[in-house]
Amino acid sequence: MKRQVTTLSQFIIERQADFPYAKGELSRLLLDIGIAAKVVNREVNKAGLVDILGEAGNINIQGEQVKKLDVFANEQFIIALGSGGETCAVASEENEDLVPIETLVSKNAKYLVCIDPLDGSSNIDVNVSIGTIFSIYRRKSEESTSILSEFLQKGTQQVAAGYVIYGSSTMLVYTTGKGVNGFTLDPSIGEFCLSHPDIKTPETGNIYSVNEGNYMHLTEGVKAYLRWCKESDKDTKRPYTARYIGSLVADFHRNLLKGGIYIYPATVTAPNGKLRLLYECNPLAWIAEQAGGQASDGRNRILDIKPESLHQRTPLFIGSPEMVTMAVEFNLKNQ
Ligand code: AHM
Ligand code: MG
Repeated sequence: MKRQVTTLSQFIIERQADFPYAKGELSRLLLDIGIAAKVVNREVNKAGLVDILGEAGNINIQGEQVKKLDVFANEQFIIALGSGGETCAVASEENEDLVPIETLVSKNAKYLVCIDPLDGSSNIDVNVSIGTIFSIYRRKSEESTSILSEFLQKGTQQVAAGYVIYGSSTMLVYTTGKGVNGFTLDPSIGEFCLSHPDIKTPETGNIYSVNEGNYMHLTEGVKAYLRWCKESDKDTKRPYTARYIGSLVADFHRNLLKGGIYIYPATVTAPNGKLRLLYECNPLAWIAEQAGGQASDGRNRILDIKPESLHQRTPLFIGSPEMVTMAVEFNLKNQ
């Protein structure tokens, strides 16, 4: 007997009942993100063809200028969010300033979206998994004039967060604070189908993901933890296995399912690390926690950081709870 498939749209609409006063706006917003993800997926899948279909100067076969994929992805998400009518402004890794959606600001649209439209920039051109990361907040006051200040809410205030991984298959994984669910795109019907219901991350694992090329620039605490990862100990399944793709979404997704830790620490040259709090760390931190994992900046919980600016960076230790606890202990002991 064939199993009944639940599509993303069905799932989102069914779950709407979990929010007693919901009028369906957040559901519509999530559906808009799902649609934009499919459009971006289509372009990502044919990325390698640009060179053979295009001409000099990246002109495609229709004579149009081919946009860089990250610019294209940014436009697609902003268009989808704008036309959906639920989002009044977007903070994107691609835009220095907030992108207000003018008509909707005046209409008091309720939601704010932070997004990294195409993360893993170094992997875009070489056919390696990349991703989209998003985070949604509710406006605190529909009358407030400073939208920027509304974006500087702690991660604990998120109302939905998720990511899309464009990998060997394309998946959308999201949470609204009631567990984490994953949907795989079935290209034959063009629908995201529920494939990973109620994801729970293992308490511990044996994968560590960190760019060890930066070793000489790491803090003593992280260096000590990395040495510990390589020691032999049967009980703790060490030495751990090193896996580092260089696309946060892909490294995070693998560790979420298999058990592991991803670290992008502070370095001597980048004391706040590399990753951005609003649209990279907060959404993944909430997903990790909702799946039973943890996320820290090496001292404190990521979700408790009060943001001070849109593109603020933070160190990130994220993954299986026992592994994050251990890495943070090393970090604190060896200052
Ligand atoms: P990006 O937003 O420019 O793509 O940078 C973020 C990416 C993450 O996806 C990845 O985990 C990290 O940067 C890799 O950085 P590095 O090359 O320094 O290891
Ligand atoms: Mg990024």
